[in-house]
Amino acid sequence: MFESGGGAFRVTWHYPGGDPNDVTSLSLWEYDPDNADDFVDNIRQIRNGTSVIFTDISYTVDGTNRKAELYFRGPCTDNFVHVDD
Ligand SMILES: [Ca+2]
Ligand SMILES: [Ca+2]
Repeated sequence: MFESGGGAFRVTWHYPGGDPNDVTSLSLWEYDPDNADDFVDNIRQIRNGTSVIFTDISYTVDGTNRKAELYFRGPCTDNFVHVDD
C-alpha cells in the first residue's frame, strides 16, 4: 500500500524471470478503515517491464489525513509493482 495526496503517479510492473511479452492485469483500490474499500480503476494488460500513468486520482483522497491509501489487486502484485508518486 502507498499513500498519495492526489495528482498523478506511475506504476511499473516488473516480473523477474518473466518474458517481456508477459501480461498481467491489475486493479487499483483505495483502503478505508471503517467501510468497504473503494474500487478506483483497472489497468488492462500491463506488459512486463512497462509502466502506466494515472493522471488524476485526486477524487480518491479522503479521511482525516487527506491521503488516498492506494493498493493494487492482481495475480502478480506483491513484490513486482513499483510506484513513482
Ligand atoms: Ca475511500
Ligand atoms: Ca482512505
